[in-house]
Amino acid sequence: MKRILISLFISIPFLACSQEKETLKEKFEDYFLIGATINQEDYQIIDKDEKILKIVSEDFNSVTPENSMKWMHSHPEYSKFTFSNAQKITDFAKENDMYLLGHTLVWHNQVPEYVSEINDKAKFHLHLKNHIFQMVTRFKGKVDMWDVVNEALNDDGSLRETVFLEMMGDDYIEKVFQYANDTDPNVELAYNDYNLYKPKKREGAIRIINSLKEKGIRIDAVGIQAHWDLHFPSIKEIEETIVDLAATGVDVMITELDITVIPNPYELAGIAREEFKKFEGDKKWDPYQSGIPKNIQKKLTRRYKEIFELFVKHHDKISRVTFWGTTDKYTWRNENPIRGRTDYPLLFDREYNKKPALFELLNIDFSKIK
Ligand code: 9MR
Repeated sequence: MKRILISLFISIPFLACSQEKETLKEKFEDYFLIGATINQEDYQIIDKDEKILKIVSEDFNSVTPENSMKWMHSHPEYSKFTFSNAQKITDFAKENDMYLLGHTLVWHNQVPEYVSEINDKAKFHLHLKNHIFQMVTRFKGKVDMWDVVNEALNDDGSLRETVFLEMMGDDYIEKVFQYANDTDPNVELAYNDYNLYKPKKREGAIRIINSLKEKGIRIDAVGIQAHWDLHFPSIKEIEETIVDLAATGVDVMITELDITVIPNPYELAGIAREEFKKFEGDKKWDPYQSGIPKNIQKKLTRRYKEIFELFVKHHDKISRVTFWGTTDKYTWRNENPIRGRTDYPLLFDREYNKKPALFELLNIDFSKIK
């Protein structure tokens, strides 16, 4: 596992001289992988935006396809798989020697309509099994880790009522991890979710991990999505989350990091909802259309620094930190939960320039982190 290699490598700690590192991947190379996403469907970055690819390959050593491996894009019809977009990202990752994420096999969102129309339980089970088999086989030797199950929990730690739970029963998570393992025993397998800083939900994730382990079913890592804002969750809550999850013995990853700086009329849940349509165009919810104010830029910079100092402190537990996006121009935050807004959650601005927060991360003094 990569984390073990990374940990061995840093047995001589704090040798890195911060000011000399010019890219994120160099800066944190002794601590964890640094990832970004490529957003293929909405913006056709692969075909049209060479500048994004340059940023991703220069500053990052891991990449996640933001949408193209999801069920609705990769398996849009009952008997039809479409791999071309995901394949382009795979080729790009391999050309640039990057760690590639498969995102995601079993998620209730972005699933085509026909899936919920399969009424026969045995048929559904077989179809899901085949989906996993086809996806994992197609990307065998290319994808380094699959997010096998994504967002299976409610905030109270109970299992979310999804089509998978309904059609396959309480042990569907065990089954799908087993199918992924059977198809490729060498690819790493992860559970991924948001709001794990909430103790009840975190307990739910720990329960999933422990129950897989008790049954001898392999799980290698757990992903903390990290769609956060300038204040929440607190550094203490993030730290407790990392420490508690790591105690299960699997690698901890920060999988979808972004820090929204604009107000959101909902508890950050990570999904779009129709009822937010009424807020579209309302300046109250989109206050920085003509630029990010200096004080907000400063707050964002400080927030990223504090978060990364915490990650470095716990680098023995963390194998990867991935940003959900690359530049502010293409972040999902601009469209969710209210469409057409101007948010600033990432480390590259709308003109693809490095933001103050990125330089701040390059300047972190590792010797001061205890
Ligand atoms: O960033 C993705 C966005 O382009 C899609 O429209 C959206 C659909 O739900 O999914 C976004 O990615 C999500 C990820 O796959 C799982 N965690 C929450 C992310 C943000 O919604």
